[in-house]
Amino acid sequence: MKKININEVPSVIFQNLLSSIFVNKLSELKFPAQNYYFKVLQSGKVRMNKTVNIIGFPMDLGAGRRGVDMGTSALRIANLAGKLEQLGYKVVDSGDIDIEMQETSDLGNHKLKYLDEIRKTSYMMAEKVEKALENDHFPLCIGGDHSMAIGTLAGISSYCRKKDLSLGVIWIDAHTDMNTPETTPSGNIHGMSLAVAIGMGDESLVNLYAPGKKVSPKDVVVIGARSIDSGEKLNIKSSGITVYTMTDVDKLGILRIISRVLKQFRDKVDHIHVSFDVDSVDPVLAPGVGTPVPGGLSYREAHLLMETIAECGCMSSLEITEVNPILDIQNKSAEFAVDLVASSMGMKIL
Ligand SMILES: [Mn+2]
Repeated sequence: MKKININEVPSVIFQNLLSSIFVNKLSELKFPAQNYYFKVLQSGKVRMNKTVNIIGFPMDLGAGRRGVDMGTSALRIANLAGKLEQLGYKVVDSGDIDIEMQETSDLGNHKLKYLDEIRKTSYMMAEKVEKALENDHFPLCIGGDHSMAIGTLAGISSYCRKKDLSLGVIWIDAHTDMNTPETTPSGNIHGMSLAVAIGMGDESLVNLYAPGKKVSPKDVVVIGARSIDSGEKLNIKSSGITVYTMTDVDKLGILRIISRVLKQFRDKVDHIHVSFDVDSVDPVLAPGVGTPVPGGLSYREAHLLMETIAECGCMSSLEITEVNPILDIQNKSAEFAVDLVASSMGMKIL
């Protein structure tokens, strides 16, 4: 077979080919001005049409170690409300849900540690989140470990069901939280919360607040995964969720991935929930997290991800989980997390 010598290809054809590839790639990244929760004015200022409702879930019963229960305080100390107010939002803080501490709780089943307290408080969380949406507020849920998502997604899905809205979830995490009681190596429920949301695992958690799964697996995308247990891998494969690992981030780039996901979601779902586990970020930048794993999102990758979500203007609720002040250095992880929240809600460099 004759090898094509690139010098023999007429340069005009070659340039056209190159530019058409380039244009196609660019168009993949563009969003029309469609802002559900804020509007970026020509002046660069953000005009709000939403009140942000902060709801704290100081939970560490779903995690293997103490400390993440103080994440809600750490995020508030890092000026979460102030930064959002600077962007033009009205902020209402509903405070923290009352949760028993490990020392006074019953651990119960070793494959589902602290199930009773997690069920009780997740129900309360679901009620609060649903109420916020009914009030036309933007729920900003702060944790706490990632078992929080069981409650937040129960509340969001109940709201969506009543309003006949379809729901999509973007789950940004070093882990996939797709364990079930059969596959979990630790029994920690924060590693099962996404599985529960799509209807896999313990029935009392799956049917919490309302019967059945809270989101369809085909409308779930995980980004940033790099630590997945072996049984969990089988759960992922049988579930039908989409997972972009850190290998995919390396190969495709974070901008292409999040743009593709937002574009797909904007065309098929009405409510986009972003569940952000701070351990998705590299532990060099955010050491104060529940379960640090090397090789995470870089500083700019994390911000670009959130800035692109803001550009889309299509996020309808957000949760931030797993900040652990005990493992942190001078609250730097909480401050980084707050900056990421700001980026996802309209903060721009220029
Ligand atoms: Mn997680």
